[in-house]
Amino acid sequence: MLIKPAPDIRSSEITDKVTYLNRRAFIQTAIGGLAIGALAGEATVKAQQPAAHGRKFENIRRSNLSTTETPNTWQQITTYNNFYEFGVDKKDAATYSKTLKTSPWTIATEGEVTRPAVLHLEEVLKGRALEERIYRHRCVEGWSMVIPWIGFPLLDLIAQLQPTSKARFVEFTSLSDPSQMPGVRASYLRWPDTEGLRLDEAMHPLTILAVGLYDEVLPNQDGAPIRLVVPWKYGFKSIKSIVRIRLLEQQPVGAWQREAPQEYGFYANVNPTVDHPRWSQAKEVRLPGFFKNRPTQMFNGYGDQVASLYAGMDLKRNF
Ligand SMILES: Nc1nc2c(c(=O)[nH]1)N[C@H]1C(S)=C(S)[C@@H](COP(=O)(O)O)O[C@H]1N2
Ligand SMILES: [Mo]
Repeated sequence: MLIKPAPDIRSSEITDKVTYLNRRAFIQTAIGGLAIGALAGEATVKAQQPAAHGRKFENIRRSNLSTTETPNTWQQITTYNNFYEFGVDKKDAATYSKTLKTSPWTIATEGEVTRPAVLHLEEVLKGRALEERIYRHRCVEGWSMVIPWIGFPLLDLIAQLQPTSKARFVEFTSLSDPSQMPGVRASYLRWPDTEGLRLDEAMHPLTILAVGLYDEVLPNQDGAPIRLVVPWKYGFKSIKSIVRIRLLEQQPVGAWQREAPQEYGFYANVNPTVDHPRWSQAKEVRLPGFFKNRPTQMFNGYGDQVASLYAGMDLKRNF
């Protein structure tokens, strides 16, 4: 391990995020750690354009669950990312994730399911109807975008797994491969990244597994080949590059919650009235804007559809 932050700075460094991490040291780690120095000369981030690789999905159904707000551009969505497995800077994922091997890809489905299995992604997608879902995306750090995902309801996959009567929660785990992911070689998070949802949240029709963006195969930096999207929660719940889905009786602890429980709760519902301990959540900046001048909406504007999931709960305590 080349970077060893003191344990007492761990929670603050990973959060707004990783303010305290020595960026230069990280870059040296990342570049030095690559088997070939091919990326070392890369000074600027260039987004792949959809036309360049042409891996388009056909027959996408346009969902009526989409927002009518104008989506961000491909360029914006693919060059400003949080994907700590590739680094802590917003540009790192676009720069360092190009070599992530996304095929073949398997997802282990385990726990409180009738038939645990290792699913091949191709099989998961075979014959499956894919939809475009244009969703608002609100990061806990205060920025938001509008993203045209391609995916399918997580509900469909969970139903296929046949949860046992004990299943109450779903835990997701990301790939955590130090040989492909320079950030995993650093110790600012205890890898792998994990996240959890209550089973009813996971089975809500708004919750999708995304495999594409703008009718194209998902770019690596956005969580290829398959990532979760839960639009009424802060972005960190939408975990990327999923390799395991486990149904559980007990509530799991997500990676960010484990690192800094006072800052990141299990629910992480977008909520303008519950501030992050170190900043207000009342407003947000819609990228590529500069000013935090947009009022944050309760449940990121999806309250009509999801508020009933939390009826009777104290959302200040269950943040
Ligand atoms: N595995 C993994 N998933 C992740 C993250 C991460 O660092 N690692 N970052 C999260 C955060 S904080 C946000 S805001 C979104 C960002 O998704 P985007 O880069 O596609 O916009 O991914 C989430 N999923
Ligand atoms: Mo985030």
